[in-house]
Amino acid sequence: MESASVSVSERRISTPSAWSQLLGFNVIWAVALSIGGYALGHWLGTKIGMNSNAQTETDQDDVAILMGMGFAILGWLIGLGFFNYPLSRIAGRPATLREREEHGAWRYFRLCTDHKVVAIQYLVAVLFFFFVAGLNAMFIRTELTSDNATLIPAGNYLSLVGLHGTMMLMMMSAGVLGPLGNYLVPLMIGSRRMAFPRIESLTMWLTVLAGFVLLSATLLGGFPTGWTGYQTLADQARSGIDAYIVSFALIGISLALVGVNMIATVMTLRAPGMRWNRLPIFVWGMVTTSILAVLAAPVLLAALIMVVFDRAIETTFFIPSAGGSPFLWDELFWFFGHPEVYILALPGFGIVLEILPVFARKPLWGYRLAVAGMFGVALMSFMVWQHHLFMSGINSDLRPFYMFTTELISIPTGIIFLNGMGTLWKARIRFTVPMLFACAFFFNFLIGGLSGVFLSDVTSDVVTHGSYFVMAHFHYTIMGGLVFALMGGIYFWLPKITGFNLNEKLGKVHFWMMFIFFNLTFFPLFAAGMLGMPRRVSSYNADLHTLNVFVSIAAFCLGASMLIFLGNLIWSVVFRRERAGANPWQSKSLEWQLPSPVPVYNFERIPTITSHPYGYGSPEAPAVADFGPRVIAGEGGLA
Ligand code: HEM
Ligand SMILES: [Cu+2]
Repeated sequence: MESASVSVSERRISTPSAWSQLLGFNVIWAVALSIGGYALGHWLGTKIGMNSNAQTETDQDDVAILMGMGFAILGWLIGLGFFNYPLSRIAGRPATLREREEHGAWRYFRLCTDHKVVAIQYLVAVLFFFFVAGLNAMFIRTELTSDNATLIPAGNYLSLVGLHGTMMLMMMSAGVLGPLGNYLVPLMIGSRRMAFPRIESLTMWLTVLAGFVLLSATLLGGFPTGWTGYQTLADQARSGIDAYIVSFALIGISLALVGVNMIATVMTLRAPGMRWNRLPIFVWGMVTTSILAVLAAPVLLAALIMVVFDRAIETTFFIPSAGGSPFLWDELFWFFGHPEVYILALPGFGIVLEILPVFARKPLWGYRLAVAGMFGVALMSFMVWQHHLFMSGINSDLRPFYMFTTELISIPTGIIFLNGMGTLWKARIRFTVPMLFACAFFFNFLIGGLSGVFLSDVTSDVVTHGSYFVMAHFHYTIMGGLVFALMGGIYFWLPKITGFNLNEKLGKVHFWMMFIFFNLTFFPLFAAGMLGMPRRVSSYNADLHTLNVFVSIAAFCLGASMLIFLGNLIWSVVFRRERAGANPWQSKSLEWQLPSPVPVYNFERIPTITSHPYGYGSPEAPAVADFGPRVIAGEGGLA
């Protein structure tokens, strides 16, 4: 095991001067080279691809735009220095160590191989785009205060919905894996790094690029397809759809690589004694999510490549007038798209099941069952995708089968619920901010799950399909589930990551505002859906006007709660800076036995794991690990 044999002193920890930092490979160069790359690629593409849009009839030069984006990606990666290592190896020179762990602020603006730095980069990036997408939601809700298009023309409205939804899903797919997964998995399994540190950094910088490429759709005329990119609509779209394709492809590549990295890390870098049945449940959440990512993301990527071919080199995979089939896209998209929703849900399970035992001071109830539940969800999520196509004209004999498999998924998800409730049963609960978010997860996810039964049932789906009922359902699962869990995770682990406490009072104000207004925003929308309010259009029956104004006001308050969160984050970490100590929650898990923030090398020695981390409530519970003679755990460590 490499990480065990490299001693701390051998590691080169250097801080070059500010000037050489500025001139080296960093995000400034990446931006410059990607803009230059776009110009070059676009110019070349115009030369090559004159008049090549006969099939899709987009009356624009997709070849030029797609080549521009391809060259922009190349420029971005060159600017960040991702080719330095492979090129110097090919040239037979020793690889530069510049991207190794460094100190100072510059490391946040470049390729850095410290998993903790990458995680923080991820967190900032994901939150940034989360806020951008949230702002879009505010625009949508503003438009919906009127029952017909007033502020935003109908065509642009659909693009706005698509931008909001796609941005949210793209960012939230890596929203836990990226920041918390990369930060915590090595610490939780007793490793000094992830298996592939350069790939880890690559995935993060691809995610950032994907966010900006998707935003560029607004400059290219938007994409009127929603997040699902259905080809019948995409064919009519202008070049904004090229931005959708390229950004989603970048996310697909990034997700698959995150998955490979995570699985390899957990398989190969566990500390001695970290048996599979001692892995924290959060790590299991990351592993099962990664399995889904590795299997599902490449299917998306393949489908996207086929669209690129259709648009740029006149293949006809999805073009009915030339013998292709737009249904093929629907199948491929949802073969990715349904596992995707569990890529969004499983990390949430992992977070809340990790938080509950700490504040219930009880062992996690049914650890093995929880792992089985997660694997059950992962496996089953590949067998249900056609429930998104019930109304698309699929062979009706297929409907009962997919209805059955979809309803079966409630068994493994139900198990996760039992784990949660079993852990809380008869516990003396400390309602800290992370715990409140974890409890809210179960409440919201329950509503999301129960409403899902109506959608999986063919007969009721016929009625609810394409309405705000669907929209309320998936916001309950993704926002009420994953985003609440992520918030809980941030409040829980940020003291470890930054070394500073978040303000508890502001945290509680944030929680209650978010919880109350989340429910006030989305619960009435079930009713709106039942009353026939359709998705993705800005005009609706005037009877629903009052309800929509109410929902919009609630949504603005929900948006405001995010500002409290942001304010708390900045105030607590930048201004107040109250030291958190090593283990403010008295957790038994390995990461809390290290100082906050965690030193570059994580563990002075690789510990020997002696127990699972859930021995709460019994004084005789064994220590989780043997850290060797020179323990670095700070005050409050339980080791
Ligand atoms: C302040 C919170 C939010 C509000 C008020 C909000 C509101 C909306 C609205 C009004 C729509 C349009 C529905 C339609 O006409 O079909 C929508 C669509 C969508 N939202 Fe949100 N949303 C919020 C947060 C989120 C979050 C956190 C996520 C995911 C992480 C998300 C994912 C989506 C998706 C995937 C769509 C579907 C886009 C499509 O139809 O292609 N939203 N949202
Ligand atoms: Cu699905």
